[in-house]
Amino acid sequence: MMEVLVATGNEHKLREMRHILGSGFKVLGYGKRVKEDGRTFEENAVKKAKSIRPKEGQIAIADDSGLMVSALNGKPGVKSARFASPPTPENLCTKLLRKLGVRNGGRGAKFVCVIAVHYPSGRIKTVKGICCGKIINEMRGNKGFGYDPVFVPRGYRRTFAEMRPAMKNRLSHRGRALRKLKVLLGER
Ligand code: ITT
Repeated sequence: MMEVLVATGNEHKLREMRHILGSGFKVLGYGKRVKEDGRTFEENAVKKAKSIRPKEGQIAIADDSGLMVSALNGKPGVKSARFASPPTPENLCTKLLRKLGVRNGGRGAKFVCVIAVHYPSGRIKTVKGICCGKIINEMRGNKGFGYDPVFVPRGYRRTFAEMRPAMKNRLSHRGRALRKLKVLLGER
């Protein structure tokens, strides 16, 4: 079975990755020791994935993700994790709702996830997943993490935080990116 070493300090991401990748992969969390000073999701994902050196039969991956809100010109974007501190859903969502105000229109947003893969050969590849939706004007639900309580994917009524994990993973930026990764790895 292929071992997937993940450079992350985020337990929620790790849980979603295990669920999405499924039983064909052994997903191992490795922690994160690099500074995310890149200007793009790609730069940061590559930097994190390079921090782990995979052996034969292994790959190292890293997820760099975030929420881009149209009315805020794409913010918080690559700074999503640092938008409020400590970065609890309560703090992140409250700050976002405050910045957005009570406008009715202009609440469009998208979640972006870039996964970088580092092969034993030293080669690096990236895949990207996007989930479009909107920011509602209150927090709803207690599942998931980060901005899940205020994000409703397009075509749905529930927030990510109100959905069962299987449903979120089917629609999410991370689910989309990881399913592309599986194709890249020759699964399915
Ligand atoms: P790493 O150790 O993997 O870097 P991190 O939490 O610091 O973990 P990022 O730098 O990629 O990760 O920042 C992503 C932030 O974007 C994350 O902390 C959340 O605030 C937000 N985010 C990303 N995916 C999300 C999701 O599926 N649901 C809610 N919020 C999400």
